[in-house]
Amino acid sequence: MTRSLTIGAAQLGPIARGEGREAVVERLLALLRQAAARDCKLVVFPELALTTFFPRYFMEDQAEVDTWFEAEMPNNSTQVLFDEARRLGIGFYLGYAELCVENGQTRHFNTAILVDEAGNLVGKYRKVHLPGHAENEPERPFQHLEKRYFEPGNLGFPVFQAFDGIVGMCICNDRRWPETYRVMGMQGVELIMLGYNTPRYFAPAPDLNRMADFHNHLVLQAGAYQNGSWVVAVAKAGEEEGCDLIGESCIVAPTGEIVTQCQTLGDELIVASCDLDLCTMLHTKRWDFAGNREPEHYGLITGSKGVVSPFDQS
Ligand code: ING
Repeated sequence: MTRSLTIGAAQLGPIARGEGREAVVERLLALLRQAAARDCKLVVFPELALTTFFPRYFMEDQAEVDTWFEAEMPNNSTQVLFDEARRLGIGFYLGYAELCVENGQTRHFNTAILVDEAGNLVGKYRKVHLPGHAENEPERPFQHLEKRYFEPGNLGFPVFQAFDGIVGMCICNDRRWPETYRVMGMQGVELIMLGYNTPRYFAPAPDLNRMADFHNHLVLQAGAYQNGSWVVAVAKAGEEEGCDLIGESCIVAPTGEIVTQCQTLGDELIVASCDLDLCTMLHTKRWDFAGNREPEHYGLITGSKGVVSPFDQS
């Protein structure tokens, strides 16, 4: 029996600074219902999907900063999304700003959760690679204050048994770093979900702006192919409060091929039937780590057996 999973990538267009969470959740519900009509079992929403990309703004009052965070999930604004998803039998990935208390300390993370088709929380991921800066840089056309408002994720890159496969998550800038994919790849991941808010104009390196779309797909396709995993990457897109965010949300096969991508910069659902057994073929035929490389040959590991592949047949 082929393990085929129909997945929806639910891209969002801009979210205005003053747009309330209830209005945004109505947009998420519309995409969820479109996904149900196209037999999706899983829907991926963007990073920070409930509000505008607030790290664009310099704030000094922590009470004001905390208004952009969710102290509970689900909560009054999002319970309706969880209820409708369960009614429709669809799981989902949702990115949001997480405010929590751990060991008596208030913490702030850029977070994503995965909920299964029965409405159970499968797992949580907290963004490890926080781009941007922490101090006010008013000369920038748009600020990117993730280092000010979030702490680096403290959950690592776990994978979870769900949707009849091995699945994992990351968020936005994480997708640019090869170790993000590899850490999950060495755990046998078959599906990596992620959301992103990516400005087209990157102040520290403007020469790269012309390659924003190319670099987005480059890292997704490489990560998918080199680890034999599906990758579903979903944008918040369009001109949001004057800031151009790239779109081109896409679903990438373990072969590295983009099987479908968004054509607009607005709310748009794309769908693909993802054969998880394709991952098994690649993991055994193409990426047999144990059979294709001896750690001592490349000198990274001495003494131990080295990185033991989860696909090790021995
Ligand atoms: N956004 C951007 C991203 O990694 C960025 C930050 C933009 C980094 C352009 C490099 C170049 O896609 C988030 N939210 O991480």
